[in-house]
Amino acid sequence: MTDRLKDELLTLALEAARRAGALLRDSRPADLGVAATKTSAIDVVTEMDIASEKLITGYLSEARPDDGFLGEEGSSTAGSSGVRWVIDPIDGTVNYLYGLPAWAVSIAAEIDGETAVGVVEIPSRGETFRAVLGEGAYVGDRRLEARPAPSLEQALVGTGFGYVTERRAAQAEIVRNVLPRVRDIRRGGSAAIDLCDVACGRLDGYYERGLNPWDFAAGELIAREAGARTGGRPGESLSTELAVAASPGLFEPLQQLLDELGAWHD
Ligand code: LIP
Repeated sequence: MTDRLKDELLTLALEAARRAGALLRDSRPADLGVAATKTSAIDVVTEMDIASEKLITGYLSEARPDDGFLGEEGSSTAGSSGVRWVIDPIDGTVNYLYGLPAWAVSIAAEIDGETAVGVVEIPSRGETFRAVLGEGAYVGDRRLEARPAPSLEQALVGTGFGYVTERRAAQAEIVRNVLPRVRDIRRGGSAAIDLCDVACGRLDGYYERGLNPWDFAAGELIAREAGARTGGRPGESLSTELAVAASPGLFEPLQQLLDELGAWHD
């Protein structure tokens, strides 16, 4: 994994995210509606999700035609270069559909299966989060450090919910038990932004069950490179089963509480 390759991938990811963010910000139709649904009637896709993913994959494949892709809206090619792009063209699609500001473009690059570069572009905030494996995390030119860990009782914790009724009922029961144990809960609607907020100290911790790789690939690297800990159940990596991210001193008590509550299953 050469520094030169990581630099190239970061430069491409930043420009692709910038272009997609500008398209989404400046060309959002006033009458934006639902173009399709996926796992349920509330799991929606808009024409802008599709347009954003097309812009990103087109730009990246022109620059690096042998790379692979995994995109939320269907881009899926193995590639032959050892590099795979993991793309969420709009993370926070429901927020974008409703005209709420908490949405982002999330682009990660894996080299031989390991996430090496992550970019999260948040146009409504004018913020670009980025990280390269082993080289720290930044928002703009400011290096990021996760907030010093509070006690669990003093922690501001983000979370999110899936789109399928049975899972949402199970998640409601988990958050019912977490809420009295922490300072407060925030449900922003974008995992990528939530992970960046842990990285920059706007959240002390975050957890969610049921995320897809495109939701967390870039944000997890940014959080880790900012000094936060990430994972799933104790001893396991962050995954669709369970995503947990927090300042180092808070991570284990939060992870332990979630494991005791069974946050890793429906
Ligand atoms: C979203 C996630 C968020 C979750 C939402 C949704 P999408 O991704 O980023 O954390 O709570 O339900 O899954 O669908 O907007 O790309």
